[in-house]
Amino acid sequence: MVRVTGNEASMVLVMGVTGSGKSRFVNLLRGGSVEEGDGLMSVTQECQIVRVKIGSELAYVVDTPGFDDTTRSDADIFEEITTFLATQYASGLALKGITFLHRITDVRMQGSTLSTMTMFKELCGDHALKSVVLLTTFWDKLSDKSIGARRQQELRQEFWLDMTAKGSQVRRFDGSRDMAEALVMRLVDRPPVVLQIQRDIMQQGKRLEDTGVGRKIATRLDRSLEEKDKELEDLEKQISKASKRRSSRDLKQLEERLGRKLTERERIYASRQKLKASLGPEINAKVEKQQKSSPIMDKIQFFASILGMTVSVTTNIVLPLLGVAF
Ligand SMILES: Nc1nc2c(ncn2[C@@H]2O[C@H](COP(=O)(O)OP(=O)(O)O)[C@@H](O)[C@H]2O)c(=O)[nH]1
Ligand SMILES: [Mg+2]
Repeated sequence: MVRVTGNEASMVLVMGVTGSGKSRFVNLLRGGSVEEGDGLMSVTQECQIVRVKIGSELAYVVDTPGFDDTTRSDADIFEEITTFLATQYASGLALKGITFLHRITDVRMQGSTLSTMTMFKELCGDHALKSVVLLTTFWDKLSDKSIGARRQQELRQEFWLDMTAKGSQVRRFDGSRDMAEALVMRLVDRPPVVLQIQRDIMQQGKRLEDTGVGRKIATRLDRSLEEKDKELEDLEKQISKASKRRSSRDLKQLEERLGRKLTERERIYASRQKLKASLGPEINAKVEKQQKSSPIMDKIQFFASILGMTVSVTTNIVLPLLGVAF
């Protein structure tokens, strides 16, 4: 752990599937900080930090991309969030808690929502669930609030039972700035928490694929690679038959399909390779280098400058008023 001077900086993460209201939540705390989506397409593609002052307290609230991002793969998002969290840990910044947003209007728990929830739990680890607030959003869209209350009860019993048993809180979000601030304040008052993924990556030096979430994504990618290989083998057989028949039209079509499948396979393979990385040593080296070049720095500046090195690759940080007095 490095020694960094400056004010104690508390961080609170906002997580959840795409469209659950993460960016709106952050904008309530600080108007116009991040872009909100207008449908099911993802807008927040990188982790973004917003500096929020509530009364005399200062918090850094982080808007995160959902694991169900429509434009980036799970492996990409996982790598980015993990890089962010591991760097936060290595910079000595205190993570105080996480709000996990869920639309109360969703009639059923969809596959992507369920898998995001499962990954989220693994990322945190049981011990950190005390620092989680499960926040239901979109209550204003329900004409009958009792439907929402019933749904929230079902969520508690069917999907959140293990989390609440380990200390996660469930709250109905009324969409107000006051409530957003109160939630952040409550989390800021909590003791710092080290998530399972931070333990795995920074304390145990695990590779991404050897962590709980990484293993899940890796298994899925391995399965798709096997499927793609079977499809490719099959196509090659068809191509050889078509060439024996001298059917040039079939051959052209099949070769085009083969080209597309090969590109798909390459993409999956690249994602799979990403999971082989062990981020710990790389991040520690960056922390050390940064400390040598500018040993006295505010923790958040320190953190930002480390991630700043990888700005175009993984993380775009928005620190709108860093260093500016309120
Ligand atoms: N009616 C209503 N709209 C919301 C609520 N939360 C978010 N939205 C809107 O739903 C869309 C998606 O929200 P956004 O915050 O971008 O979701 P994100 O993908 O989780 O960041 C945006 O147009 C938001 O303004 C809510 O509680 N009620
Ligand atoms: Mg967003």
